[in-house]
Amino acid sequence: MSVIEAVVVAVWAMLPAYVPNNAAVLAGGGAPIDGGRTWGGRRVLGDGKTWRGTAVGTLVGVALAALLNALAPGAEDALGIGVPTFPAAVMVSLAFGAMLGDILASFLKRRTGRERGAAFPGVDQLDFVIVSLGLTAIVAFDWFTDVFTLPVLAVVVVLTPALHLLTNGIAYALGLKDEPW
Ligand code: CTP
Ligand code: K
Ligand code: MG
Repeated sequence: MSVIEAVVVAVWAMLPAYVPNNAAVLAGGGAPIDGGRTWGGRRVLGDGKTWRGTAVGTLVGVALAALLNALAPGAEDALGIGVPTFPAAVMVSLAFGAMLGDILASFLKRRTGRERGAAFPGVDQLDFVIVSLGLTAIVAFDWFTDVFTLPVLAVVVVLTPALHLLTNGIAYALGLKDEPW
């Protein structure tokens, strides 16, 4: 597999996991998941993790996976590169896994004394990748190993922090997000 192929497959396969967090930023607001509860004097998750953001983020990720499935044949013809299609379970595991990873990261941030919006370098950039891919490996192991070969995984690990910083930087510059991470 060439580097170009690995990049195309990695970006295609990860788009349903990349987009939910950005959709949640646009949709956020309303009741926090933790209902305001605290643990050890700190919020369990904080006001930055809401039911609405989580639901909309997940739905947008699933819808994007369905759209990519529809576009796959045309993309293969245009690019000359085979791109994956997403079974239903994988649509959900990528999209919801991304939201869950971000939620677990906020849980860890609060336990380590970081206030809402504080940066947690490394965790901020890879939380959603680890949980979305982990959940996908659990629900569809054969699909996971077919698509996420070692070169593709290597591209994901290198490219994701860069893409994450770029999209969050854009959201910050547009005034949609309070911090650029
Ligand atoms: N958001 C949401 N629900 C989620 C994730 C995000 O509503 N499950 C929205 C919130 O409005 C949040 C914004 O997206 O403030 C930015 O997300 P993020 O940077 O993950 O949250 P922070 O507010 O920085 O909080 P934390 O420190 O817990 O990450
Ligand atoms: K985050
Ligand atoms: Mg933040």
